[in-house]
Amino acid sequence: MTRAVVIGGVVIIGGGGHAKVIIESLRASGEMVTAIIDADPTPRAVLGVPVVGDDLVLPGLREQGFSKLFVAIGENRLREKLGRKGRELGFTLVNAIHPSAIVSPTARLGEGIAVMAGVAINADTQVGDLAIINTGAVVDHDCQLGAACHLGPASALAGGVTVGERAFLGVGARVIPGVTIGADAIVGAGGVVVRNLPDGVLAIGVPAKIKGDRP
Ligand code: JB2
Repeated sequence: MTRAVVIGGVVIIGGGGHAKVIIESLRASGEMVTAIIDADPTPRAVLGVPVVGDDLVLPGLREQGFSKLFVAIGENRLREKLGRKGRELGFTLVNAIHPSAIVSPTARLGEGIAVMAGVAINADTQVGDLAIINTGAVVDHDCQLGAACHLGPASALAGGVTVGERAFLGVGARVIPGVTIGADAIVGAGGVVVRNLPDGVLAIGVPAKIKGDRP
């Protein structure tokens, strides 16, 4: 009789700073992290997890029976692209939710999301696939967070804020109620957004002013 081999543990794409935080978050929630895939395939370990190759080894890992994947890359567009690739190969994108995060039972989370230590996500908020809600960020009720956006550490959204796909809020940025931040927009560290921002702009300061297109 042939027995199905189920290989547990999460494979991580990316072996840099973000991966370190994700590895510890997954471990804190009881997950095993098995292997890292990095653009630099030099054999090494990151927090004890071996780097086993670059993206070319992903199909082979899937064939071996690995099924859980987390894309631990901070750059929003690249994370989105690699998440798509992982899904096409048949991986499931797992969430990394630190046990100290408080996530409302009425919040709706997609897949491949990072919710770091000390985060609060309140009622009826929706979080798109591959979003990063970084350490200590606060997301109040009825927010809509687009796929692959990134709320930086200690950033804060009041109620009813919309954040577009791949938008990035720097550390400590804040947004007043009901504001919409466009797709691919960037809000600089500490910026306070009091008006809607269109897609693809860079806004900085208090109150945040548009400085032009994002780099
Ligand atoms: O296409 C890729 C690829 N491109 C870069 N495939 C794979 N598998 N790996 C890739 N990488 C790898 O991602 C690089 O070789 C490098 O090891 C890693 C990126 O590491 P880094 O520390 O530069 O960035 P990060 O994405 O881990 O962290 C950023 O985003 C976080 C949210 C930093 O800005 C952090 O400070 C931030 N907290």
